[in-house]
Amino acid sequence: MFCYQCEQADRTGEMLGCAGPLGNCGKDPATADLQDVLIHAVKGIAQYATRARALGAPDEEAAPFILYAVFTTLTNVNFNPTRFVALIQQAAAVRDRVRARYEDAARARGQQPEQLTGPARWEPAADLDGLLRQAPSYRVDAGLGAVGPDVVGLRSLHLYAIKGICAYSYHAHVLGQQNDDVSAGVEEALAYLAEQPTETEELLARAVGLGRLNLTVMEMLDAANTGTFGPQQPTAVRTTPVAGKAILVSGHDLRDLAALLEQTKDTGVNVYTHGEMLPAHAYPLLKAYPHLVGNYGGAWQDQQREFTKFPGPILMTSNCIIEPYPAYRRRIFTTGPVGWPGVRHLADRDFSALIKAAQAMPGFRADEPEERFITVGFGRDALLSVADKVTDAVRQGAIRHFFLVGGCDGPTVGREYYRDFALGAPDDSVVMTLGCAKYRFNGHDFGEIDGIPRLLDLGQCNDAFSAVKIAQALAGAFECGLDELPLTLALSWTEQKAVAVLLSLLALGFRNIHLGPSLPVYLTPGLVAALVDTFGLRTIGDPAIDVAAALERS
Ligand code: FS2
Ligand code: SF4
Repeated sequence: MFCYQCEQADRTGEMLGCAGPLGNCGKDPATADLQDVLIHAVKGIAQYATRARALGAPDEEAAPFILYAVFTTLTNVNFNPTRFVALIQQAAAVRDRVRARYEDAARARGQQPEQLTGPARWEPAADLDGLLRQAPSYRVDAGLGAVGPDVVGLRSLHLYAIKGICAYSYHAHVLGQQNDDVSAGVEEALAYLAEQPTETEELLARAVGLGRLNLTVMEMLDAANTGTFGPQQPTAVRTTPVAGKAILVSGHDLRDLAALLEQTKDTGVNVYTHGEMLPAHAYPLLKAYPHLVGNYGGAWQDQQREFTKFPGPILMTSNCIIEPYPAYRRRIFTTGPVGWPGVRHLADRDFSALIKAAQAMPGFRADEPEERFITVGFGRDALLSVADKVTDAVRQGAIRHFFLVGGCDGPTVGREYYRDFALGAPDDSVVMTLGCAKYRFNGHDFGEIDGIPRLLDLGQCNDAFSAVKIAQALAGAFECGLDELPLTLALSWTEQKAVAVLLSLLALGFRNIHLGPSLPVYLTPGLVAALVDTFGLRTIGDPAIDVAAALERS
C-alpha cells in the first residue's frame, strides 16, 4: 500500500504518505491496492474511449462508469475491497466493449485500429489475491526511480484533479446533466496518464487545463442542482432536534436526499441533514418537505461521536465516511459510490430498509427546549439578486473587503486557523463560505452590514461555481480583474475535489490564495516553488497576520 492523495497523508515516515498497516483515513492495504488497480483499469477504458469518440463512436455507458468508478477511489468514500474486486472486473469488461467499438469504427472507415499498450492491454487477475499481486506495478509512485519525484508529483496532481472532476461530474450525472466535452476531457486526461508522461512543463500546463475542465463541470453541477431543485434561497435551518423518529443523511448527493424525502413522506419519520448536506435546506423543492426538519451535528470528522448519539439510522451518500463505531454499525447505511465492509449498502435509491430501521428506533423523545438556527442559501442567485446593494455598500465604504473562507474540514491539526481567520475578519468585511470547513465558525453571529449578512454560506464544496460567479460579477461591477478585487481566499483542503477547485481558481486568475492546513505531500519543494512563482499561492500562516496582509493588499 502507498497512498498520499489527501491532506491526512502520513508525514512521519521517510516517504511521505500512508504505507500501512492502515491509512490515516482507515483505508486498509487491500483496498488501497485495489483502488490503484481500478484506476489502472479505468485508464485502459479511456485509451479506447478517446479513440472511439474521435471516430464518432463514443460508448455512452463508458463515461458514467468512469465517473462512478473513479469516485469510489476518493478519500473517505469506499473502503470495501469486495466492491473493488467487482469494479475492476467490470472495468475490464467495459474496456473490452469500448475497444471492440473503436476497432469496428476504425475498420468501418478503412483504418487499421491502433495496437495500444499499457492499461489498454492489461488483463486483471481472476481473484482478490491475484489482483493484489498485480497491484504494486500500478502504485501512484510507480516509476519514481526512473522519472523522479517532480514527474511523479505532477502525474499525481493530474490524477487527483481528475478524481475531483469525476466526483463532481457524477453528482451532475445523477441529476441528468451530461456534457460530451466533459466526458471527452476526462477520458483524454486519463489516456494521457496511461502514456506515463514525463514533461513537467506540459504536465503543469495540463493540470491548469484540468482546472478549466472542472469549471465546466462545476457549472454543469450548478445547473443540475438549481435546475432540479430551484435556486438556493436564504433559509434558517434548525440545528436542534425535534421530537420524533429520525433519519440522518450525510454526504453531498441531493438526488439521494430527494428520493429519501419522497419515500419518507407521511411515514412520521423526520429527516436531518449532516455535514455537507446542510445546504440542501436552501433548495425550494427540498425544503418544501416539512419533515426535512433540521441539521444535526457538524463536519465529517466528528461523525463517530455524533452518529453514536443520533437516535436513528444514518445514510452516507458520498464522502466522508469514517469507520463506524460498533454503537451505530448496524444502523448506518451506504449508497452510491460509498462503501464500508459489513455495512448495509442500499442500491437503486430503495431506502425501505433505512426507513424500517428508523421506525424501529425511538428517535428524539422531546424537542430541544431552546431552538437554534443557522442561515444557509446564499448561492449565486440569492447573492446576485442583491448585487446592486452589495456594490453600493462597497462604493460607500461600508464593505471594505470580502473573504472566501472555506473548503474541506478534517481531523488534521492547524484547521482552527480558518475559524480564527473568519472571526478575525473586521466588521466592515463580508465572509463567504462553502464546504464543510464552515462548521468551524458558522455557529457564530457575524451580524450584518446595511442588511447584508456578514456571513454568507454559498453551499457545499460542490457549489464553488457560485463563488466564481459572484467574484466575476463583482469584477464586472468594479471593472477590474479577479486578482484586483478586494477579495481574499483562504482555502482548506482535504481531498481531491478541493484539488480540482484549486486548479479552477488558478486557471481563472485568482492569486494569493492562502492554502492549508498543509500542502499536498506529492508536491516536491520545486513544484511548490513553481506554484508560488506562477500563481502567488501561499500557505496559511498566522490568521491575524494573514487577514491584516489581505486588507493591506486591497
Ligand atoms: Fe468535506 Fe469531505 Fe465537501 Fe470534501 S465532507 S472534506 O469530501 O467534499 O468538503
Ligand atoms: Fe492516507 Fe489520505 Fe490515502 Fe487515506 S486517502 S490512505 S489518509 S493519503
